[in-house]
Amino acid sequence: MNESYKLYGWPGSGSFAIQVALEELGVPYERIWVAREPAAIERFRELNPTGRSPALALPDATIMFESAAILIHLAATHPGAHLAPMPGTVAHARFLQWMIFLSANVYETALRIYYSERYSTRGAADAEPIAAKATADFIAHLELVERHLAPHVLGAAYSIADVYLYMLASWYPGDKAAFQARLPKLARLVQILAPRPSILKTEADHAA
Ligand SMILES: N[C@@H](CCC(=O)N[C@@H](CS)C(=O)NCC(=O)O)C(=O)O
Repeated sequence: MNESYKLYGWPGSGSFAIQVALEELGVPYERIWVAREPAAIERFRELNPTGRSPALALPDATIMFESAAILIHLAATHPGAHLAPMPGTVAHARFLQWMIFLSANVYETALRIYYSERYSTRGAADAEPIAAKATADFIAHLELVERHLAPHVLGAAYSIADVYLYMLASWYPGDKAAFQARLPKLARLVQILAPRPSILKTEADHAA
C-alpha cells in the first residue's frame, strides 16, 4: 500500500487548507499541481470527476473531493493531532456546523465571485451584477461567523475550521483594509494563525 497522501490542486485554490492540515499532521504527502489547460483538467477528471481543486488521494489510493469533507476526515483519522473535537461531542457538533456553513455559504459565494459568468444562461453578459451580489453575500456570511469568533471558530480551542475560514477570507477580492475593519475579530484570527509553520509553508508553496 502507498503510505502517503497525494494532494491535487493549484495555487490559490481550496487545496490550501488541505495542505495546511497535512502539514499539521506531519504525515507524508505529495503535492501535485494540476495544470489549468482543458486537456489536463479532462485527465484530472479521470481521478476526480468534479475536475475541481482540491482532491486528496488517501493512503489506500481512494480519491476524496469536497474540501470540508476532506478536512473533517483528516481530523477524524488523526485524533491525537486535535484538529477537531472528539466526534460525538457537542463541541464536534459545533465544528461540523461551521465546516458545512463555511463550505455551503462562504465557499459557494466565492465561486460565484470568481466564476460569475457560469451563473447565468447569458454568460459573461450578467457576470458583473452576479459578482457584485456574490461579494455582498460573501461579506454577510462572514459577518455571521464574526459574531461567534472568540477568538477561534470554536471559542478558546483552535481547530481546522479556523484554517478553512482563514483560507476563505483570503479570497476576498476587494479592499483588504476595509474588509478587515468591517470584520475585526476575523482580522485578529488571521493575525493569530498567520505565524503557524503549517500556514507559512503552505503560503510559500502557493506563492511560488
Ligand atoms: N465544493 C468544492 C468546491 C471546489 C472548487 O470549486 N474549487 C475551485 C478552486 S478554489 C475550482 O476547482 N475551480 C475550477 C473550476 O470550477 O473550473 C469544495 O469545497 O472542494
